[in-house]
Amino acid sequence: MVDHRISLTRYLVEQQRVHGHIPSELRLLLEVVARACKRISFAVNKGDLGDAMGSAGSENVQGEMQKKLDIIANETLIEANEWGGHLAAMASEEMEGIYIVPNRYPQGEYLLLFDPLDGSSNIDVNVSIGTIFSVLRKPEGHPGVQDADFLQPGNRQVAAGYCVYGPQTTLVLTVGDGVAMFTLDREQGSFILTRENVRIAEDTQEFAINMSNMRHWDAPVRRYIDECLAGAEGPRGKNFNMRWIASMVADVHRILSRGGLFMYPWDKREPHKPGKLRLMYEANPMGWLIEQAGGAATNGRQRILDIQPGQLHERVSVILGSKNEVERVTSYHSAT
Ligand code: AHM
Ligand code: MG
Repeated sequence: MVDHRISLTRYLVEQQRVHGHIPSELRLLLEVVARACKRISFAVNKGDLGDAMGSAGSENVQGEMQKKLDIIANETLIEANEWGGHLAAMASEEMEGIYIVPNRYPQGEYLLLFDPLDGSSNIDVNVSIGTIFSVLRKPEGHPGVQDADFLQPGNRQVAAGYCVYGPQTTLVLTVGDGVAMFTLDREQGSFILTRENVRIAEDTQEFAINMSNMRHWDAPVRRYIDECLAGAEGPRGKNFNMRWIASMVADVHRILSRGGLFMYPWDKREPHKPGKLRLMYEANPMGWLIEQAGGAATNGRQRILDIQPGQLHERVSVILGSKNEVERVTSYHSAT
């Protein structure tokens, strides 16, 4: 039974003081990220009553149309985090290069990466969206900060999480000590611990994939989905259910809540790209959360967290969720 009086602040203080998991700088960083998420949540909630809906009329570095809320969320995270002295630099899906903390503020030892508003196609239709974040430590040995400092595999993350803006606003976090969920109490204005030690069942009968891309998939993914669709009469001997929200945050949140398998695999539409999702601020934080909850995350051939990134906005094929299903899809890849 979770004690509903434990705020995010208290949880983080206890992680620092009692369990010795996080230094005070990291605690401050996470509190500031949470505060920014709260602000984004209020902007999302206003909907058409505010001025955050619709297209911004610009493109980001990935050539995707930006929504107003993509830009607002990005600015909110930067403004909240740049002055505290805990960060050296930030990187975002919405910015081509890294954002170095301006000289007028002290520089800290952490690097923050984020997808400020994940699931952008759902903003204007009132469907769950979210913010994903990952925290790394700046490598030692040289002054200042450069792009290469960010290029660390996911197994070097010191904190990761997301905030889902759905029927409730929920912040989900790991600092390497399991996964905890905090629900935003709007009357109190604070995140309250509502679930601890989140665990994902090893087996599942639910998968999430954009089926409209089926004809572009590679053989192992096609085989896995074909077998699921064959149901009780097929080789799996059981029926499967399907969900696809088109917000990775919301799909992963469902998987952390009741199990399942999520895939956004490589496909033939743009064969030179390894996938649609980005390694450093989507797959890595989600991969670590899933692993911390007992699940698994691979690109079909390799553990996501062991991939050495070559560039900031690198893309990756993503297969994550209930352990036995991820292992099955991965084994289909090694069989080819
Ligand atoms: P975004 O970060 O630009 O919103 O894109 C990532 C999103 C994921 O949240 C989601 O899983 C996927 O794109 C949906 O893609 P599709 O529209 O191809 O189904
Ligand atoms: Mg995204």
